[in-house]
Amino acid sequence: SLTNNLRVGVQGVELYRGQNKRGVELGPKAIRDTGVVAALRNVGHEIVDYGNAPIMEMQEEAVLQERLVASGGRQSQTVPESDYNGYLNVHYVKQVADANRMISDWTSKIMRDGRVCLTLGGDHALGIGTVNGASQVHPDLGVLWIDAHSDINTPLTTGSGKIHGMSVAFFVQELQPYMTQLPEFSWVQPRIKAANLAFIGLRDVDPAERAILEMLGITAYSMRDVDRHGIQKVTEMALSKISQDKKRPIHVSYDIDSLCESIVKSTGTPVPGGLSLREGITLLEMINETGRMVSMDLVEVNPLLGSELDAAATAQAAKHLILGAFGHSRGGMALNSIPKP
Ligand code: 5AB
Ligand code: MN
Ligand code: MN
Ligand code: MN
Repeated sequence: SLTNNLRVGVQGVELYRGQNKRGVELGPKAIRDTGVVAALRNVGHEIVDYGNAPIMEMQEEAVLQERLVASGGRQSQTVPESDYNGYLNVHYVKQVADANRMISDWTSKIMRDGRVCLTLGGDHALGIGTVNGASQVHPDLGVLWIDAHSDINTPLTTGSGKIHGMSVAFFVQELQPYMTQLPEFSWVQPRIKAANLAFIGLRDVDPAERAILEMLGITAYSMRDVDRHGIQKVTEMALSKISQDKKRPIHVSYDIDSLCESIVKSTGTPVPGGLSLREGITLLEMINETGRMVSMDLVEVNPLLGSELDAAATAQAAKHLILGAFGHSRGGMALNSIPKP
């Protein structure tokens, strides 16, 4: 049965330095503006919104801000290569590392307050912080990474230099001997075992990423698997792979680009042939039914990409995914489970 009576803590993470398109920092506001927090209260949860973690200053450079303002209107900007200040072809190492350190602290604090942590992004590099914080509270954590991409490049294998394509590599224990250790990220504790990680929704995986998945035997269900077995079977298999005894606490990192590009256009790296909104909701409802989801990210909503209608549709999709993950009943609520005003 659906879990609809949780203590929940919401945090916004306006991270955008994990990739190069401005606008993803507006994701938390776009998602909140759908009224998702009120809708979650209606489901029956007790919710505290912690607001947005103050990470903008550690990311900004005055010149970029000026350019964004000068562009006027709602227009995404691609950050020019000349502004990258990383090394090893990894962009914005310090900005992303410092922000993630704070996100990790916020995540573990919210969870120690006894709340399920819901993180609204922001780009997917924030998963480094949320998984670190969640695994600090639950060292036996399992991770479900729902994404078109596997985000498991290392600083040496990355072609793009974007940290949102490397988040997973930072927290998988068995990958560390192959990881270039960046001093800015030395505070990260890679506590997630390869066996306790699973991917769903993959359809754009780099060759080196494929090699890493195979080397470590990581469970990865692509869209081909979803098409062959159906989302229900795939979700069951993923859940039982990461926790055979069905006891492990679960972190869900949901990249909105796991959904099909035809329904989610306001995201930085859309890929055709993805999950339907209904498949996304079904898989999250199934995770909700385990009662073991301790934290969830919803990332990569960029309201400056696509038209205004596209942005609204993408934010609405995010809202409905979150409602599925938090036990909203699509069949209607039983009278005795409706919270009193
Ligand atoms: B996302 C790519 N593999 O490393 C890379 O949106 C894409 O968080 C990463 O899943 C996509 O840059 C990152 C080509
Ligand atoms: Mn991702
Ligand atoms: Mn992705
Ligand atoms: Mn690049």
